[in-house]
Amino acid sequence: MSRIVVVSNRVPLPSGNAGKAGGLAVALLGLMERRGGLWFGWSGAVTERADAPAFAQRGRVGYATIDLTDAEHRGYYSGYSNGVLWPMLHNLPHLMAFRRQDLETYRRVNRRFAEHLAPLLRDEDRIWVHDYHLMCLPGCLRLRGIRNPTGFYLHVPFPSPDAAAVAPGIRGLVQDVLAADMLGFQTAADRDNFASSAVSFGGALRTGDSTMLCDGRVVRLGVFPAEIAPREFAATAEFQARSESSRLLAKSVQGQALLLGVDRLDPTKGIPERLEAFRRLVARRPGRRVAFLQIAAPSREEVDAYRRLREEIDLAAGSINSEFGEPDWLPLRLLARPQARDTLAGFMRLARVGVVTPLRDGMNLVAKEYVAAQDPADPGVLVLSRFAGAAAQLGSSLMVNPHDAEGVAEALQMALDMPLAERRARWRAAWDAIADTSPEGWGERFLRSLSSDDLAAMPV
Ligand code: ADQ
Repeated sequence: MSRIVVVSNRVPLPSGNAGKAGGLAVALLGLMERRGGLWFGWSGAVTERADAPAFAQRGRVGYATIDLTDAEHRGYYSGYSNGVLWPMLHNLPHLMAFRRQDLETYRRVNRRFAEHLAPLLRDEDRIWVHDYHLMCLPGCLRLRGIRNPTGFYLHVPFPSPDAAAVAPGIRGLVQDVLAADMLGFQTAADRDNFASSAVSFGGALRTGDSTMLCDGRVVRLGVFPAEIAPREFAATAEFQARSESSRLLAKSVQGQALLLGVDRLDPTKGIPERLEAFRRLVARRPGRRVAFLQIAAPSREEVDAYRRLREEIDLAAGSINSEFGEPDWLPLRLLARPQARDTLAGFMRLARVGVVTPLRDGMNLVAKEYVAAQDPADPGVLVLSRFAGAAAQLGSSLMVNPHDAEGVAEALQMALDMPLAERRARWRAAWDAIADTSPEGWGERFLRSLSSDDLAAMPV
């Protein structure tokens, strides 16, 4: 069986941040453990001189990591990846902060990844590159003569060619991505948008839903929605709902309906817009108390837009509480720190309404986790942005446009008032959509599509 080489910006090292690895990373490690694997990427360390990779081994998985210099970290990671590509890919161009030298650093770091990875590769390896930090990497590997089957997976959305074109440098990046054999996306819309850009900027020809022709090579496109482990999450939620932290939360809401938001503190997650909708909900139900718990884990604090967002949210939360609060009641609780996954699972089960309203999101696993956490006999209601990738699978939730504060307030109201029979029916449909999925299944499907036999068999 061929070895799997995963390349991503960060590496879940066995020492260090392994305990915090998300479900997808754990699934990838599982797949690599069975076949043998190598995980290559940034160590997370910023050092003065960054040269050769450091190695670690656990079981059948090897880890090779490189450090970044401060200038590389600023230019490649904070600057171009998170300051230009992230906002553009989420269709929020006004948040872009472009500096030409950041693009150059981004390209240079991608080249460094290729330079250090190439000597570690074996002939039979399959390479799986992850996400927008590494869009040049497939092209850089080909330039070094690497011919191994190479897949690229985008965890975030891809916008229309017009929207993509606003990011300086994107044309070259699309061409570099096209050097891969297999491209994976969260939704069919992302796949189609990328394909349109590949035709416009990359000189590719679309030959079918899942094939393109590029410089005489077949490049395949696939849709692989990111998944959670629903049954495991459901069991954790059921158990955790009886934990001390859940008990204290339940006690503190004193029988009021609990609304819950769980996000990274990120401009794409629509938190200010959500708070505005909640303000309108509270305003339209005087005397009828609700409790909204918003948990927002700080993230990318070195990027200006994220610091400004924190201030904006703090201000909005304070103003909701000062306007509508009573001596014995505050409508909103805002926690700007992460919570343990297990604790969150318990909170999700207690919440009558899960509020997942990103302005745009590749998938949004919180939406799936909220569904999995519910008590089937008395489930809560998911209010979901139509601009989250998860909307393609969770069509039975209350779908909203996060930019329409009044519309979201109405959906929250409807969720709070929804009769049990309707809650059950909507929840059942959502559960059925995810019950038989898993992060391992997601990874297996991608790897199967990447297998060289399949590629050889592709009609041109
Ligand atoms: P993220 O933008 O990080 O991921 P998401 O999928 O919502 O977004 O969350 C990933 C995980 O982080 C979930 O398991 C969630 O429970 C956890 N999490 C979120 N907020 C938290 C908090 N405040 N405290 C603790 N844990 C928290 C990117 C893309 C998504 C895509 C994923 C996977 O932006 O669109 O779904 O990758 O492909």
